[in-house]
Amino acid sequence: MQRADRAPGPQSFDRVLSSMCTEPHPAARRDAERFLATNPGDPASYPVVTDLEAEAIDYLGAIAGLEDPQGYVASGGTEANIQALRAARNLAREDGTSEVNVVAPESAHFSFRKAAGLLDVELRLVPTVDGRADLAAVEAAVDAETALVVGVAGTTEYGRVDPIAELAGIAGSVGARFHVDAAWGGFLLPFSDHDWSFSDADIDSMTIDPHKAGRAAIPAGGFLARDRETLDALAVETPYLESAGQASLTGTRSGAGVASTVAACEALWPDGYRETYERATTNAEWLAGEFKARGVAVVDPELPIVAADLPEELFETLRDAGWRVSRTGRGELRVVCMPHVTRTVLERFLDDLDSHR
Ligand code: 0PR
Repeated sequence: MQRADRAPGPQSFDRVLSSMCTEPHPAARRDAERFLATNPGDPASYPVVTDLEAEAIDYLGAIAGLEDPQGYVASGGTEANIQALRAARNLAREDGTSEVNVVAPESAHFSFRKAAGLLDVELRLVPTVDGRADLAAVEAAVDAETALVVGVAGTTEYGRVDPIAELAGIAGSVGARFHVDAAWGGFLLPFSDHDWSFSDADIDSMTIDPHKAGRAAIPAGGFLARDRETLDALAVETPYLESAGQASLTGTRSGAGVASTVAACEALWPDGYRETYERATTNAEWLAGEFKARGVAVVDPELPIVAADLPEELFETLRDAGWRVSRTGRGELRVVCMPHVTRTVLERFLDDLDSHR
């Protein structure tokens, strides 16, 4: 075969600074490949990966403080968030509420907008204060038709954690369900002093993605629920399969995500994830300090994301120099301190920044 006909190799992570994904753990990479051709969507035909999925959910439950976890490995956070809305909508309809709404902070990931559109549910986005849900605004937005309140534990742009217990209280006061999106934050927060987990608050469902800070291979999202009722509200009958029903949104699913989740968790929970969290936090604090020392305003990292107010031209120059960086809605450079974003990488980035200033 001609060299030009071959697919290019995957790009290196060297200069990827704004991504929530990272290099999988070596064991996760190995097991993703081993289980590539298995389909957890058909448990009767693929029992081995089905057993592994139960293990994956047990790990996610242990991480998120849930004793008897229900759930499955989804294609990603988008699917998990769609499913949280879908379960809440279906349950509200069963209770006789037809025109349901969902209340979420404006910091919520755009997947909630997709979910609301798909499910024909009104999405009420409420303001934030310093990047966290404004409780008074949430309280004003909920009503008897609210099927779901959403809290974010680790926002996409600034890594902020909403007041989870208080949001749970507001959801409870109107009989709504409560979902926490910890898609990225879930593998970091157990090592912080935040209240965010099923053991801290009355949470019904959670998004917690192994393919982000969990170091599993893509696609591995996590959908967790406290009660079986949630999965039952999602399940459809599968007449020609040997299984009773299917709760996942997609039919055929990759066993790679399931197997690599288990492999990553076996290798890293809890000590490896704690080390990753500590290194990332130290790097984020160091980077924030370096920006400040250069007179660049930063949003202080709560979780290891640093948002820095760089001039537009400098941002473009850094992109042209090959740095894979993105901006927040307000235009700040966003550095997500994932495991591949080492101190050496950050030093090289600052050297480039200094040489272009
Ligand atoms: N919830 C939160 C809090 C998220 O940050 C994201 C994705 C999702 C849900 C949706 O997850 P999936 O993308 O798995 O469906 N956050 C990242 C973002 O939008 C996704 C991402 C990851 C983007 C890697 C770029 C990238 O290189 O920024």
